Amino acid sequence: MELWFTEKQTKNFGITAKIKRTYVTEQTEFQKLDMVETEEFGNMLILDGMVMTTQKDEFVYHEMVAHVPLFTHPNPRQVLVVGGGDGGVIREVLKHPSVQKATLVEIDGKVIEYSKQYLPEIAGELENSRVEVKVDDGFMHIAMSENQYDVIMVDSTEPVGPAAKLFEKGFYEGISKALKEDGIFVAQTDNPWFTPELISQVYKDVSEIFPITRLYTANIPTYPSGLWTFTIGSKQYDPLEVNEERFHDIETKYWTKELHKAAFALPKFVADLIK
Ligand code: AG3
Repeated sequence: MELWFTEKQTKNFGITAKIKRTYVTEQTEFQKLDMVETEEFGNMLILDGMVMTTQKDEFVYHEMVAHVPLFTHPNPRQVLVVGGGDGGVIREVLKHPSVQKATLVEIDGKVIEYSKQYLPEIAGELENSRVEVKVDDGFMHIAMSENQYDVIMVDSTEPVGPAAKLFEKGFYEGISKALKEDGIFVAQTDNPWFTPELISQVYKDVSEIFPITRLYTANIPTYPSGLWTFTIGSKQYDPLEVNEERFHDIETKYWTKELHKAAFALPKFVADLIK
């Protein structure tokens, strides 16, 4: 018998993957968690029916979340990742030697547990001594932090369920307060095909709080529409003004120093969303 998983990305459109086996299917305290093995993309983490990451294409998202802000900041030492319990962003953050401490605040401990078990090459650095893992509400963590971080990355799920609060203007105000005076943050901000209003709204909110706001994209085959966006809010450093000498050698599969800037070159219909 053939088993197929479909994420209904909209009411009328989806993405389908043939399943080899199911490792976990569980209702956690916060969400429905599935860990499956797919024929095409290897092991896949699914939360509330939405693809979060796969072994085959995870590098795109994790590298682009981490390296764009980290290379923009001249000396990132204290880094916070909100969400991201699979550990992929943390793995990339640790490639930057200036980072003394990377804190991960993930609301759902089960995401961490099963990622360590079934996505070891993604979660493998969560035990690193430069990493502190907190199973806690990222919204509350931000609300209680002040002038603490150089870079904050919001690696959330979609604005439904536990992550809904992480797309509100009040959250970005909290991030601004949690950042140092030259801090910078990035958030994943969904796709321009099915959620254009979200991109416009977040960009507007962030630009009312941060002097420098930028949008960039990456191609992620297993996410809705394949074209993903990220929004940066920065107090001082412009990702487009990065001094090339700052790019040190790191091992990547998607990020390159050319792409660091090229990712900000937007297709017209995407640029129109943030006019
Ligand atoms: N976080 C963002 C995933 C959003 C995907 N959306 C969807 N499939 N509808 C990914 C977490 C990876 N660390």
